[in-house]
Amino acid sequence: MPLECNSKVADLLSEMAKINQDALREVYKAKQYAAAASALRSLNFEVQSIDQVDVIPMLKKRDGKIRKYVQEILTTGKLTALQSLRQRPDVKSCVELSGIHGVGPVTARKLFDKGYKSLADLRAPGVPRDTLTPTQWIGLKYYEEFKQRIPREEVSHIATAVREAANTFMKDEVRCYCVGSFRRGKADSGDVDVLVECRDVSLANDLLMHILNDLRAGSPSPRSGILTDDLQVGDVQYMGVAALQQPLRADDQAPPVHRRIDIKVYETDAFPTALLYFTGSDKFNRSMRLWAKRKGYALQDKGLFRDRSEAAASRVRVRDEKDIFDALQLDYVAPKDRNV
Ligand code: DCP
Ligand code: MG
Repeated sequence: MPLECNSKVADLLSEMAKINQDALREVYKAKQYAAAASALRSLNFEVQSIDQVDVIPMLKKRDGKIRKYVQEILTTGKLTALQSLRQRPDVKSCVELSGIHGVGPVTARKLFDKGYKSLADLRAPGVPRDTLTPTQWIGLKYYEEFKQRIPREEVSHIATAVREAANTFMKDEVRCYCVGSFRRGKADSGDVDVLVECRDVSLANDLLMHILNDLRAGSPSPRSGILTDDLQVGDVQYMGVAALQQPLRADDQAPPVHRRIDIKVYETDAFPTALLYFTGSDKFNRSMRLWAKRKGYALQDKGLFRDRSEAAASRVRVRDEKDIFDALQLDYVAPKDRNV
């Protein structure tokens, strides 16, 4: 499978797109940058000199701005326009505010326009409760804690609690994986991502609620209190906050750090593709989706589909991740080798 090409140039153009979209609300410009980045990633060769971008229609015009930016990155490795945008006070504020869990770019800009330019402004006494939603207040409360990486051992402890809770639901052992960067073998993670299988799709919501109740304060289980706050409770997907009840080392006096946790329940037929998707990395996923598309398939978390209609009838039967690689005529790639 070819890995994504031109990542360096495309990443900088994607950042231009994000800043234009999120902070400056220049939606048209943002789309142009994003389209150029995507076209460069989709090429099947590394661009070495500017003439090679002629194959991308939108970059063909000699005096086009984005073409000039690509040229600058190719020759200097940097993009000065992006460097100065990053320094702009409104951009800095919007980046900071949209780092609050639940605050999207539009809200960040609205808060900025209302005069809230930093976390400190939102934490000052007297800020009206309706300035943020309950979820956003939780995001603000734990802002610094959520930014900290989570050591592998701690991710493992939290995920084990979810697995134990899931296994008390029915007699069957359920497949339960800690996914994301943890499954790729990383020494630390940004959050705890847990994927749980439910063989009977009609019980998926019951299973999720059972897990949540088991982990919340007041439950009779030994795992009680690990979940401290809810961010979003869906039918089969949960976003919340977890904290260890006991420190990993007995002599550790520091209070527990609050961590972001996502729990997702998938039915057996969709479990392998969900496992692949949530293991990532996101770049690896993009490459694999592109490969699948070129072969006429659609690869999603919910399944591998024989055609783009994504109708249930066109779903390829897969029992595990290996079947997905086989169906796409790819050599199996172990999770630790998906860190691209
Ligand atoms: N994912 C994706 N595209 C996205 C978001 C997520 O393909 N836009 C997939 C790939 C990710 C996985 O979901 O690896 C989990 O998402 P995370 O944001 O938790 O990313 P990681 O777990 O890889 O990294 P981190 O350690 O920062 O949590
Ligand atoms: Mg993660």
